[in-house]
Amino acid sequence: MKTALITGVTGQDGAYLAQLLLQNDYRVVGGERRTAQNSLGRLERLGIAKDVEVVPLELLENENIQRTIADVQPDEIYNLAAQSFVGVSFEMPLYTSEVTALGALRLLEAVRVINPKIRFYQASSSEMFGAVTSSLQDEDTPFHPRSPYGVAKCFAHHSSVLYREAYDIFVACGILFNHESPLRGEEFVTRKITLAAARIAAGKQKTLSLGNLDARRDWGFAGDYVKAMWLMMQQREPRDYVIATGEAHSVGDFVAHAFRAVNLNWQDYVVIDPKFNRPADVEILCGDATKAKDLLGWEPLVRFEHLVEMMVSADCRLVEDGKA
Ligand code: NAP
Ligand code: F7E
Repeated sequence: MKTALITGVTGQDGAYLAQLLLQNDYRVVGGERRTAQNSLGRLERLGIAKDVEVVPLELLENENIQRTIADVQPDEIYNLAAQSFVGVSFEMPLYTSEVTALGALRLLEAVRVINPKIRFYQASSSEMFGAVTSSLQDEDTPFHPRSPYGVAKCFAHHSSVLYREAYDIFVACGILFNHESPLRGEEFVTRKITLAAARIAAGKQKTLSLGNLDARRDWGFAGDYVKAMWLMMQQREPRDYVIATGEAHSVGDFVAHAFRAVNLNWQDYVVIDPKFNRPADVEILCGDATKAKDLLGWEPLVRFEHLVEMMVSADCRLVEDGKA
């Protein structure tokens, strides 16, 4: 039986990845940082909270990281923990770098010192591409990040590649484009929209305030994307892969589709509020996942329309049950 340690197990991807690894008969150990609330809500929603061994793991605390890896003795580490909200990274650039950039380096150092045979997955991001000049981005596209978060992810990505090349550690970076689900954090634009559509349809909310409706993203389903993470870690050679659907839609398209799913006209409810604009935004991202298809046999199963409808209907159920 293999043991996997997932940092950020309480997040969206952590929950889906834990579920996938349990289905593949792994012992799954999940890192949870200390908070005042129960943070296992997503694992509970998937019905796997009892099957994951939860350990305290804080990416700001080197000794804790070293001790945890030495105790757990994982075969594979999936580093999913991050301050992952781009908007907040402009308010907290130093904190974001401490967690998202240096946190990854602390883990890599721990692997190098404790056991360089541990395989390591780094959650890299399409946000690293930033101000793109080509219509599709792949593994050879240069990085030009447009947020402190994107800069921090570039540092973590380059550090991961360095540890692979310098120390011969099996390190795979997944450069994942935006991926969403009913478990997505409520501050990200897709979930903010689907939750609002469900609440407005039920008469529990009047309007939805948004920023830049013209930004375009390549949105896929998180359940499909964690499969790609696992596949990368099962290969003979460690490599980096872009994971994307190859289709871009605007925030406006997402809103229109979500409101259509509850039979409402979005123009009657959406208010533009400049407070949601960022000092610098990424206008368009669209990924070319040909390498993942060719080498991993990976392809996304859920397309844009299905994703929006899945999220809206899950939020309608939460509203009906009085949970949102
Ligand atoms: P998420 O839902 O925001 O989850 C982030 C996780 O990191 C949470 O478990 C969070 O814990 C944990 N965390 C935050 N600060 C920490 C710290 N100081 N020490 C330990 N844990 C900490 O993010 P996600 O959407 O699942 O994404 C997973 C990873 O993929 C992240 O690294 C993200 O940057 C990256 N990524 C995401 C996307 C996407 O579209 N979803 C695309 C590309 C890359 P709490 O629950 O306590 O907050
Ligand atoms: O914004 C625009 C916003 O916050 C998408 C993270 O998972 O994916 C995610 O980062 C777009 C941006 O995601 C609102 O300006 C308009 O252009 O949902 P988001 P993101 O910034 O793309 C990448 C790949 C990651 O790695 C990150 O961890 O939507 N937008 N109005 C808005 N965005 C938000 N959040 N809220 C609004 O009201």
